[in-house]
Amino acid sequence: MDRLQQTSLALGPASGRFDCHVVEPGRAVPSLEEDVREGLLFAPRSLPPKYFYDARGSVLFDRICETPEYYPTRTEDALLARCADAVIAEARPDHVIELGSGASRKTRHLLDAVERAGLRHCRYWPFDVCEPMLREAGERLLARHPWLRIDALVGDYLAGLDGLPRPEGRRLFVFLGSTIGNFEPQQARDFLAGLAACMGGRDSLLLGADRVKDPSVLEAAYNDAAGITADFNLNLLRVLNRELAADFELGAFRHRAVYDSSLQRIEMHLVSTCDQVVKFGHLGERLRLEAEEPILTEISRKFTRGSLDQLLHDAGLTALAHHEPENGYFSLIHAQLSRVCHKHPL
Ligand code: AVJ
Repeated sequence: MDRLQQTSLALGPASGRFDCHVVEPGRAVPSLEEDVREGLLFAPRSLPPKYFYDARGSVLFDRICETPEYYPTRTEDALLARCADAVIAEARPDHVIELGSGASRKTRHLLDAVERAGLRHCRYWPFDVCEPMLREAGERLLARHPWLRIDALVGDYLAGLDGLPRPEGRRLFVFLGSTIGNFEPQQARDFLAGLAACMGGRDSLLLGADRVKDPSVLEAAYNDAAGITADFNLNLLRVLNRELAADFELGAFRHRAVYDSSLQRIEMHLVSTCDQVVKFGHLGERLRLEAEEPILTEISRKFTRGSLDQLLHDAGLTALAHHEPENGYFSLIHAQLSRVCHKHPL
């Protein structure tokens, strides 16, 4: 049996409605080895948060979302359920393009709204690094929406958006989960400006962002009582042990997450509990850590309505609508280009 046949059999009734495209990176992406040499071997030590998400880390992240303390996911989900019709009525999309779509769990609210609005020609373009996840999520959505066509995009959206297809018609870009908060301010502006550069005058962006709130609520969300966030953070050391033949002792580190109110961000660290030396078999390097020395593993910035407007403005975008729950815990912003560019004809 050839590969094509296997694929259509696996997809069953969804056959013909799902395509997968590889998006080539627009710039070089540093390897884990380069990130370790750059960020970890010299103080102040840090690593990019993307390495959390191996198979185990992705399961742990899903479990974080189920903890009573971690409010962002369920808050955004409920908010999206409420405002999806308004967003779709405004955007009237022919294409929904989602960056970092993961399991596309929250997106179903948008596609339900697309269906209610009678826009059944609308295509969904989920963009993620993980192809098996794209296929699994795709099958679920195709079963839910018999009219839907999915063009899955496999690649790293941080490596540039130049490789994105530009289908004809109105495009609604979607960037949820407050992932924008994991970027430093300059990186966040550059990323959104890059997205704006992909947009025409009839396109729009739906952006999810977590908000500044009582620090005790924020700190609890990153220090859940069941210790799942701690496991998620420590799992990064397992990734390093496996990928670079390192010999981190997970028991010699502790999880720490604190809110810095002047920078308006949660900082997540792994703190060395003793003087120790860690070897990297594959790098021929040693990492000497003192007791209480921290490794910054993630920042998670929190926004105000004002700081979000500023961020959008700096990227050349303007809010059409700002959706938030009554407690102001989270924002979904529907934005368009600030100056509609007439190079893209209507
Ligand atoms: C969903 C990636 C934005 O920063 O809140 C959850 C990741 N880290 N708990 C966040 C995360 C620790 C999360 N993001």
